[in-house]
Amino acid sequence: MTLEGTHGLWGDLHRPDLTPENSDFSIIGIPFDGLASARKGAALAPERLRFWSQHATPFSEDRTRLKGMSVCDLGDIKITHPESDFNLILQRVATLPNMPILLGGDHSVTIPILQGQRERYKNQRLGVLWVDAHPDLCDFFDGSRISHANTMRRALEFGIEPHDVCMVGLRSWEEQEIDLIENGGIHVYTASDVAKRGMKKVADSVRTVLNDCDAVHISLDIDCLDPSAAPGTGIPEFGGLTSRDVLTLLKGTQGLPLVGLDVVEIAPPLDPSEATVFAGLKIIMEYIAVIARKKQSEVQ
Ligand SMILES: [Mn+2]
Repeated sequence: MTLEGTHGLWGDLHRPDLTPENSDFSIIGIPFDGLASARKGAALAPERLRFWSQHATPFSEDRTRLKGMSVCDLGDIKITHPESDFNLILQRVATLPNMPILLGGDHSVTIPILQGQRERYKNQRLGVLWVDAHPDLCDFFDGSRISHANTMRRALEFGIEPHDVCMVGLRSWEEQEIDLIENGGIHVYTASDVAKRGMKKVADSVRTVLNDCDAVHISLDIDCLDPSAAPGTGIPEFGGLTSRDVLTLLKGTQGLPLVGLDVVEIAPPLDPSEATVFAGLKIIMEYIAVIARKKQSEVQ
């Protein structure tokens, strides 16, 4: 396989002369899967996403031109000892001058990502759109308090308010999560709700909830998708969102004060077709398109 693609990195949006100061997005890889509980492999996702990004075109599926957007790929943050190294992620996110797009990694990396956003948007209402098969609300899991099943529990502790969190695509639970899910004030839209109501209506509801926030971060675990669309993930959960659901949800965030995205739990070794990597890539390019449309509407 050649290293050259039909396009440059990130569908030609990355240029080596760009810096976070003069570009729209910073892309940061976090090749770490040390806190995934089941099958690993997510550490290889940043490299595969970058590789295939050279075959992405600078358009969204609805032909939004992405060419006016610029991406500075800052490379990877290496995590050896998460207890201390997660701080590197926190500091990087907290101090970036532009919008971060982070490539996991297992979902534990979102703990310092959300801490960084919390720091960056201090004293403001920071909302989270959480798209995942799992709520990751465990207090203690697999011997850890910072595993990939503890992420949102920790986020609630460092000051993200439950009523500013929308969780979409949920369909798997631990006993220790049930009270928070049922009585904690989080807005929950299960995969089954989405199938019954349709994603358009769910996306409208999400937008109404998060519209009151000053800043909204999207954390997307690729296992939100049905395993038929994204089999390459640690814990594939039957009965998930369709590809179209996810695209409808993303487009439904148009108008929200979006401030960043992380895409996690893509495990390339578990999907030889690499369709799961391509799913993640599409999600990133469509997210860039949401911001591109916002920018274009501001210019006009
Ligand atoms: Mn998950």
